[in-house]
Order: sequence, then C-alpha cells, then structure tokens
Amino acid sequence: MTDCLFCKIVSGDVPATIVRESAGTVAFRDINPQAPTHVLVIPRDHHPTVGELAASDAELLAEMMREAHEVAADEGIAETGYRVVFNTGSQAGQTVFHVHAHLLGGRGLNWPPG
Ligand code: D5M
Repeated sequence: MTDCLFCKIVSGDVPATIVRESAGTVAFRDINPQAPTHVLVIPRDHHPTVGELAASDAELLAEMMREAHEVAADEGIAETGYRVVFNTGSQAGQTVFHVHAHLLGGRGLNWPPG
C-alpha cells in the first residue's frame, strides 16, 4: 500500500533501526519505546490486523511469532521474560493498520496492562 507507513519501512522509503529480517518479516525498534526492549515485528506483505492475517495466512503469523522469539533471544530476554502484544482496533490503541507485534521486555511488566 503506497500510503502505509510500515510498507514504506519494508521498502526502505522510511528509515528504521532494523534488528532482524526473515523471508516474510522485518523487525525494527519502536520509535517511542515503552521498555528497554521494544521491537516491532511486521510482515513484509500488507495485512491490516492480526485477525485478518490469522484468517488469510496463518503460517506468516507463525513466522512473526518465531521471529519475535528470536529477537527476544538476541536481546537476552528470552529466559527472563517478554511480552508480545497485538493492539487490534482503535479502542485497543492500534494506530498503524499494518499488523505488528510489539515485543516488550527488559523490565518488570505490570498486569493487567492499561
Ligand atoms: O503501534 C504503533 C507503533 O508504531 C507505536 O508504538 C509507535 C511506532 N512507530 C510509529 N512510527 C514509527 C517509525 N517510523 N519507526 C518505528 N516505530 C514507529 P500501535 O499498536 O498501532 O499503537
């Protein structure tokens, strides 16, 4: 999609601090980090939400989760613990409608979230 911010990160038209790439995904640091590790894992292909992706390409969703775990391992938080969040819909705080997994860790994380 030409007007999608995260499609532009995939194409290189918008810069990002990329930490890992796979055939189907790109992982980059969030511009407004909420934890010492805050990385977004996105599919290269445009899908608006996790629900739509799960219905249309479950293997790509699994690839995103594998990549999130590999980033956690690279960041040294796979054993201590991390959180993966998919904000879905505006009431849940989704602002970019190109599905993304927030990988958060490196500090204690409260539950329930706000
Ligand atoms: O999360 C969208 C996230 O995307 C939010 O945490 C900020 C982040 N963001 C926005 N623009 C950029 C760029 N250019 N680089 C890196 N991160 C970015 P949501 O769940 O949709 O609220």
